[in-house]
Amino acid sequence: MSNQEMLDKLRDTIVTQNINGCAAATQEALDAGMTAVEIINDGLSPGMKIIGDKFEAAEVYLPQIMMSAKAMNAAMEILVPILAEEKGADDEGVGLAITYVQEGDIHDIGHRLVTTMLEANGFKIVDMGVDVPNDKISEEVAKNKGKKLLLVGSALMTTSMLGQKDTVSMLVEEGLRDSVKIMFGGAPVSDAWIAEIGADATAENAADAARVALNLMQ
Ligand code: HCB
Repeated sequence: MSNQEMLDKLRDTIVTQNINGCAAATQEALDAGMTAVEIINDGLSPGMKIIGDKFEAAEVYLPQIMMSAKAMNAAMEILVPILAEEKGADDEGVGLAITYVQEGDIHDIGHRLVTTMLEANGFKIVDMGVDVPNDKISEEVAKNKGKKLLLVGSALMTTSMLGQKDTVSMLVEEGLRDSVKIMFGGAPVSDAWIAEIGADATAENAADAARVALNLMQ
């Protein structure tokens, strides 16, 4: 099977909610020499995009999306340890990344991928998980003030994305804005939004997030 055929197969297992098939196709692609990043960016993520579009068009409903997410997670069980190996973790740490998903939002697949890629690129991680309110975020920033600090927030919904603006405002009000770099991401986040709310950067995917994060730490 060619690499393209394998990527198509990975994509289709997500779209058809084939949990066992997705794990098997992931292992098959790894055995054929594909990297974890290729499998995620060119196979699995396009599948999630298609199922998201179908949901928007009312062609599929929430149970199907949940099964697609389960298929993606089955693949991630295999890929997350490999991602760390592909990059080679650095004990020194290039900075401390506080990662979380904004309040009201429980979409954690992208958040977990970004967190893993940052860890694999030498960041120490404080993973605050999903549905995190702004006061908890500023508490964590205050606790780590003085370190090389990066705030990494995800929001997958236009509603939760609005909370990112409040995060920045709260850090400004509490005199903490200058002690942390801020990278926000998730499908609705754009460069224009980042500029509007006074954050530092966004990134399209987990590999890009690692590159941007390292640049921000320099
Ligand atoms: Co969900 N959902 N969902 N959902 N969902 C979305 C996000 C919609 C866009 C679907 C749609 O309508 N087209 C939509 C949001 C609409 C909007 O606001 N514009 C939506 C909705 C409405 C909802 C509910 C409200 C549905 C309902 O209950 N009626 C509900 C909300 C629950 C809540 O959060 N309170 C809901 C629930 C669900 C689940 C539970 C069924 C499931 C989540 C499972 C889980 O995460 N454990 C789910 C899923 C899977 C999706 C879609 C289909 C895929 C999201 C995903 O995992 N993508 C999504 C449609 C879509 O996005 N096209 C849909 C794959 C990952 C790899 O991509 O974008 O998350 P990512 O992350 C990337 C990238 O953004 C970047 O790197 C990541 C890795 O490459 N990145 C960063 C992410 N964070 C970053 C941070 C940085 O600093 C830098 C880069």
